[in-house]
Amino acid sequence: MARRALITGISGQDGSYLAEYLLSQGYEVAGLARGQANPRVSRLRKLLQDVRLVRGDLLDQGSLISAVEKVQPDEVYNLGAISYVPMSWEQAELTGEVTGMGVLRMLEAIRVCSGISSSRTAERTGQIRFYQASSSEMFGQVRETPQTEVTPFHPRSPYGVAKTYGHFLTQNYRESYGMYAVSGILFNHESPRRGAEFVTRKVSLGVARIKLGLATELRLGNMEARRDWGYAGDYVRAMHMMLQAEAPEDYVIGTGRTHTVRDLVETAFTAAGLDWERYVVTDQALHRPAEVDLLCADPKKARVQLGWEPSVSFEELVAMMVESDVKLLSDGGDPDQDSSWP
Ligand code: NDP
Ligand code: GDR
Repeated sequence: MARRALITGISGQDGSYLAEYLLSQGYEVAGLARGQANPRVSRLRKLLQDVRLVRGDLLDQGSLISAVEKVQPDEVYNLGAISYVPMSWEQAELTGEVTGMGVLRMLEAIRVCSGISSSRTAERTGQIRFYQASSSEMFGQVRETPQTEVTPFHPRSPYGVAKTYGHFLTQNYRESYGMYAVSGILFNHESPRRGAEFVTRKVSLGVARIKLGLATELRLGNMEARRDWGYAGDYVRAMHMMLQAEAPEDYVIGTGRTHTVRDLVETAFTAAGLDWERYVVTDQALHRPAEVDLLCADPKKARVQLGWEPSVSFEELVAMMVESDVKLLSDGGDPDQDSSWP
């Protein structure tokens, strides 16, 4: 029998790559779809016809219980979140509800549907394996570099705080109920399907617009922040690998290389044969109330225990995104309309 996966956040970047990957591995894939008419869900539908959609929302406990009852999954991947860090200051309470409390609601749905009593302390219980999309934003103001599974957390945004709650809750359900529940502490990962608000895609779209004569400048915030950027297609393989391990454990996933936003900009403009200094304008209004200055993963545990390695370098990733956006805009695509996905 084919294994069944339920993915929350299926209409996002990672959800689409994970669904594609699991389908290629012979899984039956179901995704939680939110809202009455969600253009991002239609975009996913165009790309992947074989996904079953079930209605639900991380704000709605009953809908998550129904989704688990309907799908009867072997594996649940909780990727749904408000994931844009600046938005988490503007809508801090909503971020706490979706990105933090949403994890509790999903774990409770699994616990209830698996018949695990809330008073049971546990040996391993239940059949459903759970993956939580934790984040390097939990490290925030870092105390050591590179960051490992045991580096202390000091989140710097309401988003980071909400993810830290979800992370500890996932560990707690593993320890309290013996559930197979793991967190992947994933560092920034990008692709041509990345949302246009994140810096890599903002830069690749900006470069493409300038190259095609559709814009004359690109406005950015903090150019000195450092991130460990990898390719999303590689990172969804790691999510799947974590749920196939014999014992449930948390893993850091990243490349182990870090670059500044300035490096990103220079690499992207150079890939299009342009001189970035002629076009990039820095804007204080785009700086954050509290910044995460430096992130760099130590993915040794994942390499040794799971055999996971990234396959796309920073330079290849940036070139891939610039090339894809030049093609998208040349073909008349509109990234703001959520209409198309490579
Ligand atoms: P996206 O922003 O592309 O996707 C977020 C998804 O969450 C969308 O499918 C969105 O659906 C869904 N969502 C939002 N609100 C709700 C809700 N109330 N109920 C159910 N679903 C909801 O994120 P990514 O694909 O980049 O990231 C996936 C996950 O991994 C997120 O949890 C993110 O925080 C985390 N993460 C991402 C990293 C990265 O670098 N990409 C690194 C580390 C962690 P809708 O279409 O309905 O809005
Ligand atoms: P991040 O990604 O906050 O790390 O979270 P983002 O691409 O938004 O920012 C990365 C860094 O770039 C700096 N920056 C800018 N960022 C944006 N968005 N726009 C700008 O104009 C700009 N100028 C400079 C930022 O200050 C920051 O330092 C992502 C999300 O996917 C999270 O959900 C995920 O958990 C983490 O990665 C790991």
